[in-house]
Amino acid sequence: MSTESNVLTAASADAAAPAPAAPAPAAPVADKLTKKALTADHPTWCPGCGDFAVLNIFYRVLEKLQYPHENIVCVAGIGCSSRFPYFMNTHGIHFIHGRALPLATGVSLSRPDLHVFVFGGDGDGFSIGGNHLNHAARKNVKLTYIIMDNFVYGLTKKQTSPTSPIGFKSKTDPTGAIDRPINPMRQLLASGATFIARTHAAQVKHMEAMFERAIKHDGFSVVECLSECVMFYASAFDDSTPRKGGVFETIDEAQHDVTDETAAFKMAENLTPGKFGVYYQVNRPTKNALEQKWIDDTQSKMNGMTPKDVLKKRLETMR
Ligand SMILES: Cc1ncc(C[n+]2csc(CCOP(=O)(O)OP(=O)(O)O)c2C)c(N)n1
Ligand code: SF4
Repeated sequence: MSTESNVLTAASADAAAPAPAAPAPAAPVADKLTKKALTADHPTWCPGCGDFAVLNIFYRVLEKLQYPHENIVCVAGIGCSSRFPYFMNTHGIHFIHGRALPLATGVSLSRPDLHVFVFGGDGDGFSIGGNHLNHAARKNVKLTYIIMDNFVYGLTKKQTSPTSPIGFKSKTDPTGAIDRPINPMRQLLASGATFIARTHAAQVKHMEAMFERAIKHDGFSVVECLSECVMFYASAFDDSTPRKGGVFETIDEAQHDVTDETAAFKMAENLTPGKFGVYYQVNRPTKNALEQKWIDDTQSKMNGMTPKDVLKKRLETMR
């Protein structure tokens, strides 16, 4: 097929010059989102790292959900687990340590048609990024956050993390950690997250179910996924891994009402390994929906002005 531009090129070409190469045929648009289409670089994690299973299950869940490939965005901060976007053939952003959530919030609010996923470790999420976690939760920003909790800083080679237990010996605590660890479920409940669940990287069926439920939740959903750092804290959670002799106790939702915040707080009191499953899930308007309503209401009050003009007018009143 000749386009206007290549016709012009041909007309102006030197007769002796070789004919321009035919454009490469466009790649056919894949009609199915497959693991192959989602796979980018081979992961650089240590052999045996729990994060491999998280990645594989995430591929599997996306294959099942069949979202448009171009609408998937993966965001992360810094850490071994935060290398996740490199291994996903989707839009991806590897951002500053602890700052993945504010960036992902901007993406989610400006493009509500996108499926936004955030990945990271316990250090990235609960330590340097802890403040952002609280605010994304209370605002109920529409996105899914998967925290690979290994109770240690892996990338920087074994420092105490906010989830390390008292007594854990690390490079920052050679005689044993003395600080009380944070309790992820309790912290997320107190912050106002509308979906929180726990799972384990060695329990792939359970992990798959938790990811799928979190992704389908309309609001801020978080899955804390225990993911072993075989290099710097191997067997951190043997108690929760049956193949290592532990007990993987799941939440029976016939006995636990996931909309009962007090019951969820109580369940979160169980120390490690605790229970696995959905602790809490409620529906509350997302920041995305509230912001859109505000924009629509303001626009209708302002005789159909464009959002840019509305913003300009607002800024003028603030001067
Ligand atoms: C501002 C800043 N402070 C500190 C660091 C060093 N740093 C990089 S990753 C990391 C913690 C990683 O631990 P975690 O988030 O638990 O992820 P993991 O590597 O265990 O998956 C730290 C402290 C940094 N990159 N930037
Ligand atoms: S250091 Fe730990 S967390 Fe990092 S890749 Fe290796 S096993 Fe995984």
